[in-house]
Amino acid sequence: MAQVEINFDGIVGPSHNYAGLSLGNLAATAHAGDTSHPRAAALQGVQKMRHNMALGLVQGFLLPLPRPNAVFLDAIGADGSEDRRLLAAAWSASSMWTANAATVSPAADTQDQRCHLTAANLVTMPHRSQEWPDTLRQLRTAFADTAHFAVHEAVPPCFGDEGAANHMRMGPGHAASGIEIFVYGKSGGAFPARQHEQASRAVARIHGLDPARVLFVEQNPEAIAAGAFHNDVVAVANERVLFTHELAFADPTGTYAAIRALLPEAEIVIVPADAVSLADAIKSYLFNAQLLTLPGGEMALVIPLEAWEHPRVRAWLDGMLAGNGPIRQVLPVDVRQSMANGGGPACLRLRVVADPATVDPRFLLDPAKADRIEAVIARHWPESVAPADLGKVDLAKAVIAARLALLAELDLIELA
Ligand code: SUG
Repeated sequence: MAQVEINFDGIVGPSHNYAGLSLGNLAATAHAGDTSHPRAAALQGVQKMRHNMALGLVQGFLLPLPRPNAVFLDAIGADGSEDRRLLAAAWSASSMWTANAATVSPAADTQDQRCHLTAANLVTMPHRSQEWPDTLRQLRTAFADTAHFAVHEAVPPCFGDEGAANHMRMGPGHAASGIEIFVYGKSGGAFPARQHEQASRAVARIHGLDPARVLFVEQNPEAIAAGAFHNDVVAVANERVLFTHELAFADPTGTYAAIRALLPEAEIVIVPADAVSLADAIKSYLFNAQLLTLPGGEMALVIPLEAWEHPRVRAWLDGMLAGNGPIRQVLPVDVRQSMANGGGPACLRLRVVADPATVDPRFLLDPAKADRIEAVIARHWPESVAPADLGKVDLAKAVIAARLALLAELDLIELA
């Protein structure tokens, strides 16, 4: 088969909870202390994958990481006297947001014509900084074919790297050579800038990208201050289309001009702040959408229900659909459990352009496998988790057993 875009969604782990660990992520901090519903969360995620598969797209998945993380608890000398937030960090199911698992450069963009993936160090948030060694192991299993893939360790932790959430790729088609746009932040406001410029530059070098086809763009500090902790909360790109909020970038005019200089056919769909404010964009997660090319060539935007139900966002979308822009369909999905932690449809997936035959088939989904995954979730995932439950021995046993049951079902016990 030819090279296609494969979306690898993170299966929501059995310890999914609302601990409010991510400063600057307004949804996560607003829901701190709520009771979560891991079973419903994971089933919503599988339903989203089914939805996209039914569009005729190739779908993959990544597995939850080991939680509670004994390696992390050991490393901080946990003895019960540690801060509750550190305990919650060890229980976090945050690896579900696979847009932060790695940065991916398709083979068509790289010097050695292999697809390069660099695991993201996620150092800005303690609960996320523990993900990358296990993520790396999983990526090296899924993309073990070294004739087609190179999977790199994270860049040094002095440079914060959040992976694909701060990276966009544009081009005439997924399989063709494209341009890669790395979006970094500068700290200064109340919230941290998670993506550092030097991390982006290091990843671009490691992937062997042509410097003439790479852009490094600063995120608008105002967007970070408004809660856009990742660029994918205010912009998303697919092939020749960039769908962006007017206030996403520090220098929007310069950014659009630089894109057009490298890709003359670029179509930039800009949502003005007087139609959808930054606050509305961040609350609704309009831009945390999957902008997908359907098998017929048309583009569809898979948005969270929250965006569809937001009156001003809906009005803008209705106007867009009535016009003749490049995005021809808007498809709402229910990922409310993830959304309450600041993770929309785009956060839940890692895009990899590859020939599916070169990927370990255990990580690729089909409807029958989705049935099997759902059955394991229905049987083993906790119905609810309250913040006070974190640390309880019985829940720890249940969470560990649930993950192992899924690994066994998928013949991936080697990741245990
Ligand atoms: O890193 N939420 C994640 C959401 C990640 C969204 N990803 C993208 N935008 N691509 C984060 O802030 C909340 C967990 C908690 O607070 O317990 C959390 O980690």
